[in-house]
Amino acid sequence: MVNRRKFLQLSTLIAPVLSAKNAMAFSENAVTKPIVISTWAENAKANAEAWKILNRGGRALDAVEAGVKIPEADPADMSVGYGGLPDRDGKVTLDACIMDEFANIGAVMALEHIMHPISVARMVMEKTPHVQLVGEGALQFALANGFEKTNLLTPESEKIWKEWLKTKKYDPMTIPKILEEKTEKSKGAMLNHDTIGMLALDAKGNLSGACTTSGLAFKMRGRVGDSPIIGAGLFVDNEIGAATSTGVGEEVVRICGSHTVVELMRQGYSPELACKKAVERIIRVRGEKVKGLQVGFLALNKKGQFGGYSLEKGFTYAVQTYAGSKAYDGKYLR
Ligand code: SD4
Repeated sequence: MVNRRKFLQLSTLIAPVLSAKNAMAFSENAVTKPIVISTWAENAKANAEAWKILNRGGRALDAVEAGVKIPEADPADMSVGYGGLPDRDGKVTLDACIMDEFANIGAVMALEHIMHPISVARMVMEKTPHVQLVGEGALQFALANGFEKTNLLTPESEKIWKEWLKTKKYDPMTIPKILEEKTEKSKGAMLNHDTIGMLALDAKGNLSGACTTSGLAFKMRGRVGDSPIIGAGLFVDNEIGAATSTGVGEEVVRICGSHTVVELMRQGYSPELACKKAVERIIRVRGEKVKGLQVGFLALNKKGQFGGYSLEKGFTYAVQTYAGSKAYDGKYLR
């Protein structure tokens, strides 16, 4: 199931503009901007959308919002937005957050019926004195600001949920395996690991990030993971760098994962090593309890250097620069 995410050259998505300066763009050690990176290789499509903005000198904040809206609207992505797998009661509940270069932040948690939670999160950031809204209040706010109610549960996701109802076995890691056996559609997919965390550095050298997910499949009603929590699922410090995460959110929240990664970069670690150190911290704190669970971190520093690291094999990420689009297999601990 991991093989599908092997190295992909997705240059057809974008006409690459190559120059001597950009020939180095895909080295983790190169200094490059603008650049956009996202968790999971499939999110090259989201990067391509963000790149349209970055490529014309636009702001990283606008780029990450536009970028993550692609998987949010894609019914085939069963971990984000429309078509996301529901909670155990059959409700699709979405989590998202966004952060810009001025430490402006906005988040929504357990938001239902809205296709683009990232845009609601941005509106929380820009139009309210608050930084996060949850559940009913978040929905009320979205509707009052012109967002439309949509049924986010697609027939495909409903079918998978109904299949799960037969056993109701709750285990964040075995769920994808069960689904693979039972459904044609999910074959080869790691359904619990497609949250998009996107980080961008724009031509002016400013960083922003966005993270959006439907959370763990068949979660308890009201469960919120790491993804919409600033410091856990996403953190941006415009002096240093930005980080985001994917995987079992409970383990990320426990160590304030993305903030930890950024602080490690502040101490001088490269993006990849900072992600590795954060993963090692999870192991140190949790030991055997995280056996078989996946957590992946992705980081981008102020120079445009990037890297990722995960607990288990299988974490991939996508990068877009002037040199085109490229997918990486992240390194992993075990
Ligand atoms: C969560 N981190 O809600 C998310 C799940 C995830 O791909 O990454 N899914 O815990």
